[in-house]
Parts: sequence; C-alpha cells; structure tokens
Amino acid sequence: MKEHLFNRNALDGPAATEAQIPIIDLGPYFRSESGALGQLADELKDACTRVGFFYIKNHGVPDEIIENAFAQNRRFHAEPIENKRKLKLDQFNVGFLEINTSTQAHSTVHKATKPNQNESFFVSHDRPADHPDRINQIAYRGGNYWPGNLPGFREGVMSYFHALNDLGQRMLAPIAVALGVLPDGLDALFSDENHAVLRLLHYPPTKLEDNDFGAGPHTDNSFLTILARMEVPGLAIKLPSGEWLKPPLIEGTFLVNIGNMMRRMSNDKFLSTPHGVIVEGDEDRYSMAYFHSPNPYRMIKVLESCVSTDAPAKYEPALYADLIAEFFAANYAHQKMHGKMAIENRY
Ligand SMILES: O=C(O)CCC(=O)C(=O)O
Ligand SMILES: [Fe+2]
Repeated sequence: MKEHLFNRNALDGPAATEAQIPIIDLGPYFRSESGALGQLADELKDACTRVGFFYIKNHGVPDEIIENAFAQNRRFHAEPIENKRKLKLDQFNVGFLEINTSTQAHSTVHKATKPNQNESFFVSHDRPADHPDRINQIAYRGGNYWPGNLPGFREGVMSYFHALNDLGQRMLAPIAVALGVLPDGLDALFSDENHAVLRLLHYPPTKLEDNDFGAGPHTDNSFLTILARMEVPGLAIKLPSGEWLKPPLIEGTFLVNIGNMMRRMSNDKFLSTPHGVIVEGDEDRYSMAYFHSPNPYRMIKVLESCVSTDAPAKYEPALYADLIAEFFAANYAHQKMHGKMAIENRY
C-alpha cells in the first residue's frame, strides 16, 4: 500500500464501515407508510450527529439515468482539451474546470499546497438565454455551457440533474424533522430553484509525490451532497476519531454527506465531515457529486431548535450568495476575488 495521508491512520474493512456509516432506507417514507417520516428523521439525526455521512437506498433514481450520466461523464472528459477549454468555468463556477487549477484553500482540514488532480464539468439549472435572471445577470442564476458535438449529452446530464434535484427536495422534510423543525420548515429556503450543482468528475491516477491529492481534504459548502461513484476507489472520509475510512461502493445506493450549510444551520450539531480523493491504482476514476443547497438569495440562520442558553448561536445570519462568493474566492484561481477576499468562514 502506498504511503499517503489516507493510509497513515486508516480504519479499514466492511465491519468498520457498517458500524460507522449507516445505510438508510428511504423506501418506507417515499411510500408514505405510517410513522416512516419520524423513523427516517431519527435515523438521519443519528447519522448526521455521529459521522455526517450515510448511504441511501431505495432512493427512486432509475439505474438507466445514473448509468447514462456516467457514460456522458466519460464521453465529455474523453474530448480533446481544446474542446473542453471552450466551456471554461465562469464566475459562477459553471462550466469546465481544468486539472490542477483549484486548491482546497478554504479548508481547515489539511493545508493544501498543491492543486487538485481532477478535471470537472459543472452544470446547474439549465436556464434559457432569455430567462430574466440571465438577462439581469443575477449571480449564481446563469445558464449552462454545452459542447456542440455531443448529441444526447445535454439531455442525459440534465435528466440526472433533475432526478437528483427532486431527490434533494424530497429529503428536506425528514431532514427538517431531524433538525427539530416542522416537515415544511425548510421549504422556503429551497424554493424558486434552489442552488443546485452537478459536478462530473474525472480523476487520472493521482501522481503521488508530496501532499498530492485527486481532491484535497475538504468539507463541502453545500447543504447536502449526493455522491455517485464507480468501481475505481479513491474516496476517504475523516471520521470524528481522526481515522481515515474508505467507504466501499454499495450496489443500489448513493453516498450522502452533510455540507457546511447544514452544519451552520444546526449550530455545529450536524457534522460536515472532511473527505478527499487519492486514486492509487492505474485506472482513471469517474464520479458525480450533486450539491443541494438553499436558494442563493435566502438568509442562512442557525435554527432556533438548535440553540439554547447553554449553546448560543455560533454563526451570524448570512446571505447564502455571500457565503458562496467567499468560498469560491478562496478555492478557485479563475475567480476575480481569488486571494483578495478576507475569508471569515472556515469549516
Ligand atoms: O469524487 C468523489 O468521490 C468526491 C468528490 C467531492 O468530494 C467533491 O466534489 O466535493
Ligand atoms: Fe466533497
């Protein structure tokens, strides 16, 4: 086994994973069985307070949509670099991110000194050019960029995006209950096209010298992240114990993790757990991370249900758009404010 951060203090084996990362069944709740919402909320609360990661099964996203999205991911990244560069990442972080151009500088988890060895294609809501938000150039409310020579690519990617966006929205009620608010208590935060980003990732085998990563250890800035992976391993999770765990692929599931926005709203009761990627073998790795977050023009506040006299709110209310801007400025070299903004929020 190669020497690197994730192997240095590693917890391994299926038994360890099962004990740490629960598999949560969404089926009974989606079938509206009696008592299912409360039961699911209890399971989510346990997972979110203990590790911040869980698998979901019976999530309702058809296999064909997932498989086709993976095929489109491979197809896109197999394109010549000149074609991908035409879709260069914009100021809202939509488009193509070239390898070795982002660094996990926002993170307190591990001091990243080298850029990430992955290339990524980001899409969000596919707003048409005449959408009022595009005409008015509202930040984080733009459209997508599409290659002109890949028929079926846009349709395949967007059907996965919509399936995951629906899944994220359907998970809000049990999460709200887990956070101690009414089932519809989060709905207004996520209304009118919530901030939703699908990232199609491609990692070549990681070139390991010193402090190299496919993705440096980080926490996500989302509310919730839903991750789809293929056979090639690489992901590692930093458990609250400090040990690194490599969660195995479990057929028929997605791996879900809590992002900084849920952590913030829960007053740090729910964990946004650090994770990163190193691809050890000689095979390329593909994954798809879907980030489900509030509407950028809603205030992110610590929930009343998560504060008490003993545990006062740790965070000031903040506009989500401002928190996104800060995160992007810290991590992405193409951003105008890169290296120029005081970074107040680190997780
Ligand atoms: O590729 C993976 O497994 C993880 C990706 C990830 O953590 C991210 O994009 O935030
Ligand atoms: Fe992540």
